[in-house]
Amino acid sequence: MTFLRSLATSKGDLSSITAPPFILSGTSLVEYSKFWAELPDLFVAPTMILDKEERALAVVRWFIATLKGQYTSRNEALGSEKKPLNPFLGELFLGKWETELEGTTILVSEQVSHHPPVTAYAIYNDAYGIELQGYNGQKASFATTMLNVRQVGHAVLYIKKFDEYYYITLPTLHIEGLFYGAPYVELEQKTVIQSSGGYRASIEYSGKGYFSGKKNTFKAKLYAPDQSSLLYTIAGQWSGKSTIINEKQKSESVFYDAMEHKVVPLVVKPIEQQAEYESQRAWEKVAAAVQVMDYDTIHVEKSKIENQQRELRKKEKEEGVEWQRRYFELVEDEGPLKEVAELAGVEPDEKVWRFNREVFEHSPDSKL
Ligand code: 0T9
Repeated sequence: MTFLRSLATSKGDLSSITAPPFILSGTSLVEYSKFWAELPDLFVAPTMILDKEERALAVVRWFIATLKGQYTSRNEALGSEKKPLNPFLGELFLGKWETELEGTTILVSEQVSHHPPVTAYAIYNDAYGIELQGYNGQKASFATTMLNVRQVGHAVLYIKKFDEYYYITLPTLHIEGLFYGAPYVELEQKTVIQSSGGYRASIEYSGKGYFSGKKNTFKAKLYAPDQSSLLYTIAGQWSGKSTIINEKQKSESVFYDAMEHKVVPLVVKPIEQQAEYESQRAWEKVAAAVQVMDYDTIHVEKSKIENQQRELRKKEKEEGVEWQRRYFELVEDEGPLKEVAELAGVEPDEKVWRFNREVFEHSPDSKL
């Protein structure tokens, strides 16, 4: 009950929630960016497809495939959704995927804002010439027994070979099962994937009993560039199986089956080799205490980090300087990206976080 009350008074600031120990996670939210590319084969697949329509479909397939990791992996591994650690400003999470066919895919994830929390990330594979960039924050509100979470930000997928962008909006979600101490995520509303080539996919989500009696269901429609014709309709469970209907031929086939794809774990440097601002190193003691549910140590170790941060902010204020983000910068959204956002029919953010790859590659952090 104390937990529910703390949710009700949290005023949309998720970091202020005091969760009971069994719901705490030793993983920082800055790590969650990895869920975008745990299936490297699907991530690079669009780069090999010459047909624009088929390529747009491959992007939708990759996106649908990422949802299982993003929104059900904690549930599956830990028995319920857990409250992630609230990243500090400048916290980094770095890693890579090494696979035989796809080669190296790199992840750079950085906490670029603490109040409100915003994580920015870049994921790229040079062998295939594909890059994903994005940032996201959350705005929460509490309703009776449910926590509603609206995501702020977006992701942009860039395919070099075709000089093509895909602007991806993020779904709204809610947390259910709070009253029973077994929270889980349910997606709602929609995602739009708009390509610079004009193709648009609109993916609608629903939970149990809306489109069907099943959880994690979605219905997606892919439209031709002029928006007049519907090319494909895809429906099913993003955590399971979905089918696709070719609207011209009226033929149906399997679109994606999560059971047939195995997640490739991200490789992160051993903690001893990480910099002190890298997530797993910085939170090592807290994570260990979470493991054994040692609430006192969790509190002590968390406070150390929080106080250190408070000191840093104080010093910056005194010196009249602002914290320098490591590898991302807040820039005006211009050029092709702004155009794609407009095509997508979304109100583009005035300023967006973009990766500065040059700076990253000239830093020791790039040695993964
Ligand atoms: C970006 C994702 C996001 C982060 C998480 C809402 C949530 C923090 C944000 C949106 C990723 O790409 C996708 C997946 C899950 C989202 C989390 C689920 C969740 O419960 C937490 C919030 C902060 C809480 O932990 C609230 C505490 C408690 C009510 C739940 C255990």
